[in-house]
Amino acid sequence: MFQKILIANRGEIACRIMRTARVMGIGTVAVYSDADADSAHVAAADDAVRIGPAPARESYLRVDAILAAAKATGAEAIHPGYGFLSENADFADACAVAGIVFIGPPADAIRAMGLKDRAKALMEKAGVPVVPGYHGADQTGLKGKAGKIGYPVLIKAAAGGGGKGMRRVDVAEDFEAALESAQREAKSAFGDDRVLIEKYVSQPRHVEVQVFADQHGHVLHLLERDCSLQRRHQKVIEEAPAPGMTEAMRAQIGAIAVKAAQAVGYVGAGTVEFIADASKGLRPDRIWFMEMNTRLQVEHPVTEAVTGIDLVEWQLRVASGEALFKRQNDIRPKGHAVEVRLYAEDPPSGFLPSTGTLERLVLPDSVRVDAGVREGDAVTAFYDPMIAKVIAHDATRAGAIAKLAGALTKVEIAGLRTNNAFLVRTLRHPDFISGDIDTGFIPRHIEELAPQTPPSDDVLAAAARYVLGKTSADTDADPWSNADSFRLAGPARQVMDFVVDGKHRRVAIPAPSAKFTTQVLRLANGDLAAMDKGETFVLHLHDPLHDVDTEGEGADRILAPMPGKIIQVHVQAGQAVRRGDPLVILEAMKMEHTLSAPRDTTVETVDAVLGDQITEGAVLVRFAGEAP
Ligand code: MV4
Repeated sequence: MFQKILIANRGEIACRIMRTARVMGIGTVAVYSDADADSAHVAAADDAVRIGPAPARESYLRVDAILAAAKATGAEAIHPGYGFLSENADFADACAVAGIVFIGPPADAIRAMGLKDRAKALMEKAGVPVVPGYHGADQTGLKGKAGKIGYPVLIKAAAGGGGKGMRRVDVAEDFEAALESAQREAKSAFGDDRVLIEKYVSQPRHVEVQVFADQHGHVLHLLERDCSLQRRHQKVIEEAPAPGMTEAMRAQIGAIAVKAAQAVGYVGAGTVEFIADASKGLRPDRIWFMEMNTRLQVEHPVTEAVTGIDLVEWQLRVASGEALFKRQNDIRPKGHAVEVRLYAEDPPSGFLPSTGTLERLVLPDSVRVDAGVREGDAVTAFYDPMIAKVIAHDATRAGAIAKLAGALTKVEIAGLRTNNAFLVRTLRHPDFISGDIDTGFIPRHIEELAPQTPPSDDVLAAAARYVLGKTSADTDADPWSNADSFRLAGPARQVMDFVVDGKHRRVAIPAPSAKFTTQVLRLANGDLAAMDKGETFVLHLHDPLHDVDTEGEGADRILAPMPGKIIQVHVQAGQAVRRGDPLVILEAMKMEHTLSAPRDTTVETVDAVLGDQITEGAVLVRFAGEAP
């Protein structure tokens, strides 16, 4: 066995590989970019080497720097994790040339599976069922071939992945245009415009089989996973076993996956991806080979949970020459496991990535959590926005789902937006619970899964209590300060105003004795993060003390007191207003300023336009009649 390995990756997977290495008594070397100098994976390693600036092509993709780091630290082997160099055959070759073991498959196996058309042809020859279609070298007369396959068809980039260069065509008349655009996209993304054409599978499920091979010719499969819950080709929820999988069908696709691995002389951990037509449930004659991923996958923990096998331990053993000691019959699923990917992104805004500092990060302790960040760490735009994987295992699928959803309601994250509430809603969706899943699940239910939810009054009350709790007058036991709103210096506040997602919210201030389960935190920018059952609301305190004096009672118009942005307009032309009524809210210098009516009067014109950026002195509202 190796004495020391280098992990050519970052984040959760680097931490996860090091965890097993440590248990096995193997030393670890991290590599890091400047952006990761203080990161979790560097802290977890025995040794760490800087390999370049933040952009991946100048650090985590630099073969020379990584090999030099391995040489300098005496690492005998390199684990590439997933992504980055993990499926780069040239890197595997370069490791061999440098006399370092690549913890992964032979370079030729990576190459054989790298091109979809070649992989499909190879699999077909090995007797593996592939999706009906055309995957030949001749790229002429493709329209005729599509006609023979029968519409609808799917055009795919031969060099592709992640849905790039993929076009569905429903009728022959649309074929040429779709082909041209697929070729153009493929050329620009992969430098290769070859395509293949497949019969379009209308209600696909993504089922994949974990395989493992040693250097002595033994190949096993470690059961299947279902990864159908995806959004834009990004997996969101994965599970093992696949809902609806029978023993017979498992044996069938397992044998196919083993055959696929054998056909390319595979060694190590790999995944054979299948596409299943789920329109009539999982059926043995409705599942086809799609591609093979020649790396350890993000979702490997669900397989670990149901097989009891540490896949990284097996990778290290196989790479160091040990033989697999288990037999296929010994590998049976124990219970059910479900994994979610917790991302720094904002579902209500169309899943825009969210960057920032994790000012709070509390992850559940009742289930497995694979994280690569700690509280205080930053999530930047340089790398994948995954914060953590959370994995639950239970005797039944329903049990695992309930456990996972429950665990996620304990998550507290502030400082950036996450998909946590979206994950909880997805796990609790009746169609997910019943196993009624396919790759269209998320788009089909997106309105229910990613709504713009306002915080409840209770959440706001908890935040108000938190704010006042920070002032001594409200926390002491002095009856003058808390029995009612009486104050020697005037009435105490009875309400507090917030701005939440651009909307004004007023809440009655609860008694100091009121108890809340909502956790509240003041963020570095002065906003509040209210964390409630796994969901985080960002509340902007609307402080009336910062409201602007609107030039005395006699004014016949309201002018912008400073440059800023109109974020709310409360009145219309012709509307009667009372003194003090809010007219317009201006955001300037990161604060909100309410411009209110100077007297009882009628609005003549509203010149302020919602969303406009305005200059100081701009007329916002004019009042009717003569100023008194
Ligand atoms: C398909 C398909 C339907 N029919 N092939 C998407 C990414 C690529 N790896 C394969 N993909 C698909 N191939 C045929 N013949 C539908 C998809 C597909 C998909 C597949 C797996 C998981 C999620 C998906 C989401 C959209 C489309």
